[in-house]
Amino acid sequence: ALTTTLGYPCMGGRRELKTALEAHWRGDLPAEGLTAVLDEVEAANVAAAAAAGVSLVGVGDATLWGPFADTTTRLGLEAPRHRALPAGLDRYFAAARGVPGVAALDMSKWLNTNFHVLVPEIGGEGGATLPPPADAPGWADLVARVRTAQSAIGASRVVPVLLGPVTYAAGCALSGGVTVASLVEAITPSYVAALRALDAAGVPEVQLHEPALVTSDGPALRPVYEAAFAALAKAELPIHLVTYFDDLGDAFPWAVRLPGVSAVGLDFTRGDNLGLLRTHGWPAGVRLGAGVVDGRSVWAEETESAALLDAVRATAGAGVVVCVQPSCSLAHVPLNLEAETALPPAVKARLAFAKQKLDLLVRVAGDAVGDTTSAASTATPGAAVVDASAAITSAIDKALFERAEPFEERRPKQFSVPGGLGTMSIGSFPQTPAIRRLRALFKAGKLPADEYTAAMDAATVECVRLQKETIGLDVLVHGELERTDMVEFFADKMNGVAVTKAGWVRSVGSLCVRPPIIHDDLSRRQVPMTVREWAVAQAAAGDTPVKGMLTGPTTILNWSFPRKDLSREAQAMQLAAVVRGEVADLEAAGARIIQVDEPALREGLPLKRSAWAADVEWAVRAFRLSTTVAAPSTQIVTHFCYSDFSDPDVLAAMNALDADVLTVENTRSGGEAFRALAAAGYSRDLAPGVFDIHSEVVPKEAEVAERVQAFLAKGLEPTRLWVVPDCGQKTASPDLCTSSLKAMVEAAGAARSASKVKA
Ligand code: THG
Ligand code: ZN
Repeated sequence: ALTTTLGYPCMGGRRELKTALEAHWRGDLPAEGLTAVLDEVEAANVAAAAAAGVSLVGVGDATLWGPFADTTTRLGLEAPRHRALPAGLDRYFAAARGVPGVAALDMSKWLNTNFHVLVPEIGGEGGATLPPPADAPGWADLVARVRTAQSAIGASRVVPVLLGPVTYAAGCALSGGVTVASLVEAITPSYVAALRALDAAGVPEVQLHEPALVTSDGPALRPVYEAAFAALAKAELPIHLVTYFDDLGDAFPWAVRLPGVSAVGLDFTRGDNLGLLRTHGWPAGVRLGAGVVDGRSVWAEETESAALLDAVRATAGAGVVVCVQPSCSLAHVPLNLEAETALPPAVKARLAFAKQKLDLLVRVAGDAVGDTTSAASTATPGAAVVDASAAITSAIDKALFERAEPFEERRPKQFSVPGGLGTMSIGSFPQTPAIRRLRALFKAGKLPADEYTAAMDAATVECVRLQKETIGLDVLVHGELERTDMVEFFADKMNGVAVTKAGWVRSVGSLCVRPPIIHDDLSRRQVPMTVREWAVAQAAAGDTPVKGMLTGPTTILNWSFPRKDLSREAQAMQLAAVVRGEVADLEAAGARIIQVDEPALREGLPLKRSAWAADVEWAVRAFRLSTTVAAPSTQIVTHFCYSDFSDPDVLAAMNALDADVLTVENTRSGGEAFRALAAAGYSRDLAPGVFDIHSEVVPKEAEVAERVQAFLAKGLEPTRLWVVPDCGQKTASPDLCTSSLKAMVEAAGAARSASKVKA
């Protein structure tokens, strides 16, 4: 059967693109050198797909920052502050990363993934004006890349990948009366021109990625989609409308019948597109893109994919042409399993990364050739999932989800700063080149363990002294110098989860993560995991408390590749048991304050809002199971950042966590978190961030003081208010980190004296 790909990892096998991007930003690699690396990576990707035997190879998804950055450039829709800079990569990266005096665009997670995309600003004061400028660069760069691929594998196999106009518009920050409909109308002519140019270049079809169709907003976008595709149809180039990460829901009946669309790609590994197909049938003459190879999982599920394909064929009926494809771009999984030499063989045997998924795709399609008569298999993937929720809830004693005393009773027994307005950091301190070098040497076996430990301990003690003596914080941390990533670090110390050597997945710009792979029941392998470093820090801190620092169960789950034979809830509960053990051990060692971070609690929620409540409910239960072991006198802190707090389900969850102190990113989002929490009547200690840790500028003491006064003016008691940065400072420079925290401590001190005088 026909096969197609929808995108592929683009960092390169040795993360060449990361190296090139960072060299370019340092001024060590000119623009041509950087784009040459991107071209090389794409050429290798095209060659890999062609060699695997993929019929229609998606081309053009390789990107220097992401699809929203690329599309904005092509359309000429940069915000005026970025357009003021010279066209080309300087302007492109100014929008993505900012330059001194010119703020970057905001970022948001690409749907429910850990990949960050830009949020273009359209309309209003600072946004791009419509219509787009006539001299916009257009799509010539994409056409050129398509031509290169055509000369490598033949024109009939090259299919350009474009972010669709409606999903683009739905991902923009709109103001000044601009709506998704008006923006789509304004950019459709450019898309029509793109389709004509690609048609002239000889492509058989074009992919328009429109995952906005599967979100809660999908059904209401019907008129926008219908108008846009009526216009796009005039280009007369066959369109493959691609959707993923969930089913089409109520949009199914009309979304599969949009004008100009000759193929519709559906994700059959998430949601219930199969049920929708059964209910609504399939339009004649439209090819069905059967996304049966899961692009979000690292498991080699050949049997499951084949069974799913059989079910799709049987449900669609014999007359429907089916194209076999990954459920989404393969960019969300690591590149190549062959690079992993240290994975347990039994685990490795069950895995497939992007390169292996290409072969799997072609095999699944091959097996199914001519097999259209086979009866619908009842073995749909997901059937094997043990839905353990009921069992788990009844098996775990209800008391395990409750602190021994309610907040009002336990809070006076916990640490507090006289007069309130206590100061602390979020946890991580700058990972200097010296620290990174030590870790690299140790990992490479070039530094003995005892020497490494001694050096890290010395650095930790120095970090504590800095916080206590130079900065003067009320609560200290050990600095997390020994940790690479807040999820990988814990995964590396657990049973039932494997970490990779080179399983990089792009997260932000040039930054990548290696998501751990959960393959079995979870427990601590190293018991305890964090107490030694905490104790080193506490010994150096004397009487000043040092926070124990842990990552919460839902964040570990969301930033890992989960098992598919057990519900996510059940895996979260296993992780909660792990974290609970660590909380108990930290407390037993003398920690009086323990922080359990959950920054990914929000992002893992389903794309359809109606499905949020159930997931939020178990995420809250997992957090409570992690933390309720703490004695009433132990203060539980939690931290959230860069999430949308406006949703009532999420706000309710913040309260339901029953933490003693909630720290939230607040400055970068313009005070949004504080407003929402105050409005929702959040009733425990609150620590809204007072400066943006991504800023290259030291915050002014007066600015910080003003923010503290604004919180107090809302009627918050000083004793309930903490003064903290927006987030951890792992990626800040040491000088900036120290100066910023100093300004924060001085401002808090001044506010404390002022509020005492008033009282
Ligand atoms: N860990 C994980 N996911 C995350 C974050 C994290 N997602 C959201 C948020 N933080 C921002 N994302 C990143 C991702 C990677 C890095 C920083 C923020 C980073 N990566 C190093 C790099 O690519 O050079 C590699 C780190 C390492 O050595 O392991 O710094 O914190 N899972
Ligand atoms: Zn944070």
